[in-house]
Amino acid sequence: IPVVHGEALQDVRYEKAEGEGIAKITINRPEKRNAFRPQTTEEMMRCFSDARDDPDVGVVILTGEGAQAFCSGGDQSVRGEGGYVGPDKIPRLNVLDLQVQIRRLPKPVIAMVAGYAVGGGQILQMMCDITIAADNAVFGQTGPKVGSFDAGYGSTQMVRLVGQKKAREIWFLARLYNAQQALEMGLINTVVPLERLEEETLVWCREILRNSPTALRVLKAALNAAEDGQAGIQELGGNATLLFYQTEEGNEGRRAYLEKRPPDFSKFPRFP
Ligand code: 1HA
Repeated sequence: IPVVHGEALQDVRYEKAEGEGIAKITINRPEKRNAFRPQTTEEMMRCFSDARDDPDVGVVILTGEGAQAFCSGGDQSVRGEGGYVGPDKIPRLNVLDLQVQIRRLPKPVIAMVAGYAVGGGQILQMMCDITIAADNAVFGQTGPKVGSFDAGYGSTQMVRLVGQKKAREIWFLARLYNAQQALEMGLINTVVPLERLEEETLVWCREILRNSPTALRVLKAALNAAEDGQAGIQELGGNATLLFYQTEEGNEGRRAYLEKRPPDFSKFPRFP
């Protein structure tokens, strides 16, 4: 059993393609259509954290085991009052933390979707930067049928992807949509035959991996920035600091402080 950040994984598989720059996180509960329970989500967060920290990883694939489902959302059989309950008996909505983690991860995250992506699973798919779907993929919200809703990114990100009318249709009617329909409404990036899903996903990953990691990182932050308010600006701003710390000008300040002398910024240009 692979151990990530100290503990063994049960609900999730985590793989890295040696020398490729690709990490893959697979929700591994096919008997439940890859529904997540608190443990699943916690394990996914550990994997995403590892993928973020690993300098050899440039792209992360998120997928579900088998061809029947990407993810069917929260596991309704462990839903208690106030959230989804694990062995510690504490009700949790910790998938919300996972959504934020995917959003903030400074590397592209690609959803590779076969079968059902519904409920909280469809929202995870929306949080990913790119979605490659198999022709058997099915998308939709079931929340209003099972007494749930996602009024966070599940609503705000949805409306940005598909527009107001369609977002209201998806949430109010709780219908299911096929891959072609999802493509037409802007929920996903492309549709491929199921047997070519992994191959096509790797093509997209390798194309991304050829590009400047810093450009990708700043672009992801930039594309998030306005939508995410102060948190979005903080993410984008952090990249400015990261780049500034790599300049002579930034380091003059640090050196002067450590050498107990006044900083000399006179040689640095003031660009128009
Ligand atoms: O809205 C939120 C949140 C909002 C805010 C904050 C946090 C949130 C966290 C989560 C969620 C949600 O995700 S709410 C939405 C929860 N998900 C659903 O309502 C989907 C329920 N599942 C289905 O509609 C269908 O199973 C399916 C369309 C995905 C697949 O249908 P299919 O192929 O006909 O298979 P089915 O026979 O229904 O399912 C196979 C097995 O998997 C069944 O178990 P079995 O009878 O064999 O013992 C089924 O019960 C189980 N299963 C599937 N999905 C779930 C599930 N068990 C528990 N929870 C599931 N989500």
